[in-house]
Amino acid sequence: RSAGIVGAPFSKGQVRARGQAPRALVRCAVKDYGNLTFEDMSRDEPLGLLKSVRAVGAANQKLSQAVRAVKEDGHTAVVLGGDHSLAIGSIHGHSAAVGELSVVWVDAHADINTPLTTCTGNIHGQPVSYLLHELRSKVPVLPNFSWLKPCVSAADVVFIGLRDVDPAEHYILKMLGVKTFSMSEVDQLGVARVMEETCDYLSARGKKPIHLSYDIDAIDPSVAPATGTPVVGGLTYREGVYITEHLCQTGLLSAVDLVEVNPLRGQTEEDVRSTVSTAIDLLLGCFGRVREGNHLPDYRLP
Ligand code: DIR
Ligand code: MN
Ligand code: MN
Ligand code: MN
Repeated sequence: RSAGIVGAPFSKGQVRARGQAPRALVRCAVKDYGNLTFEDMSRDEPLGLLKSVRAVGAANQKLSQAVRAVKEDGHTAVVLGGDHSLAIGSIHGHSAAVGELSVVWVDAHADINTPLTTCTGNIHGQPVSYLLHELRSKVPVLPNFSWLKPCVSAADVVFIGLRDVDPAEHYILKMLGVKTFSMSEVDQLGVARVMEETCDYLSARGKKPIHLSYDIDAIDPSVAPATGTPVVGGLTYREGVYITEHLCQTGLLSAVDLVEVNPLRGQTEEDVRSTVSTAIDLLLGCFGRVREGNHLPDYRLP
């Protein structure tokens, strides 16, 4: 299995300081497609509350094409963000290459606000609404987004790690009957049962390629503090890694986003180091590293 890695240092889907995570993460690269470059939008006035709409639209169009190309080259696509608005282009490009997807969204947040329900105007809190067929009529056409067609069904999405969900987002999740494992369910069931139920639920709808969209803020801020919107009460390091190990062993993992790592949000060097090192371990889990140890099939004792 080979990884095709796309660096996407784009963070206008949120408003915190803008760090450069992809270069810090890229040591685990297999085939490095390099960093995308995103032009500055000179005129990108807010549309109502919505911030940086044109920049987010253009960046995601570019990312969609890049991810599609990585998939057409036969790799597992890895997108190193950048903020979570990048899931719009990543999932769109993945779906353009392989068709219907299962999506596993690991996050403290549901990121399912629409442009009309958002309280912050940050598009990183909205990507899921742009992608779902069921919300098509709730998402107005936005500048630089005319390329985007919804490509995911609500029944093909599972959320894990939720603990900071806005009222409108909660309403949407219930209205659409989306499968969610909040931190309460992780506490109640344990991560092993959560992953078993996640995979059973998704595979009942057919064994579709899995898109894992992993927001580092799903992990507890004591472990991964260097992120824009940390929320207490998150996944432990071990729970976070277990999710990747379990998804890897399905054999269906087809693309991974690792987003919201922001070196500028660490208070100390150690904050940044532990956040980046956790992100790397999550990626390695996606590519078959297991904690019992690994060896190559042709290994011979000396
Ligand atoms: C909030 C926070 N629900 C919003 N979302 C975040 O801005 O829509 N998502 N931080 O990552
Ligand atoms: Mn997110
Ligand atoms: Mn989040
Ligand atoms: Mn399973």
